[in-house]
Amino acid sequence: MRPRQVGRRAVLMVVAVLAAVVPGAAVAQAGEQAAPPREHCSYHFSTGETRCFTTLAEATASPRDDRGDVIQATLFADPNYGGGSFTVYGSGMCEKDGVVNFQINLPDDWKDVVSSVQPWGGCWVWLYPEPDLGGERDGPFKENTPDVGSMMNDRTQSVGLS
Ligand SMILES: [Ca+2]
Repeated sequence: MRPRQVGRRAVLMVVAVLAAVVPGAAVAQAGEQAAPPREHCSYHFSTGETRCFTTLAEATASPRDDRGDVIQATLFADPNYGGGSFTVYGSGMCEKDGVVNFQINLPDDWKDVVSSVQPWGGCWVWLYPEPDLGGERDGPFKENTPDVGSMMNDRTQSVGLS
C-alpha cells in the first residue's frame, strides 16, 4: 500500500509542476473561453473543411482553392485586422440580388471574437449574434472595416454574405 500512495503523490506533483512551469499548458486549459484565436484559418464552403496556418499569407495564398472556391471574406479577432483570422472560401462571387447568397456558422473558437472584417469576391458582410443568421444583424460591411463597432464587437456567431 505504502509505495503506491507515494507513487501517486509523486505523479500529482509532476502534473502540478508542469502546469506551473509550462505556459502553453496553462493557456490551453484556460484559453477555451477567454483567449481569442491566434491562428490563421481558411474555411472552404464546398468541403466544409477548415485549414489553419501560422500566417494570414498562408491562409489566403491561393485566390481559388482546390475546388475553385474564391475568397469571400476575412474576419479578424482583433481590431485593425489583427490577431487570428478566419477566411471564407465560397463557391463564387456574391451577386447583388438583395439576398444573402452564402452563410456560415462560426466554429466555437471563433464565436464572440470578431472585431474587424474584410469583404472580398464582390460580397458584403453581415454579422449576426446567433447561429444560423439569428438575432439582430449588423451590416452590410461593404469595405474593409478596421472596427466593426460596439454593436457586434466580440459578438458574431454567424456570417451572411450578400
Ligand atoms: Ca475581438
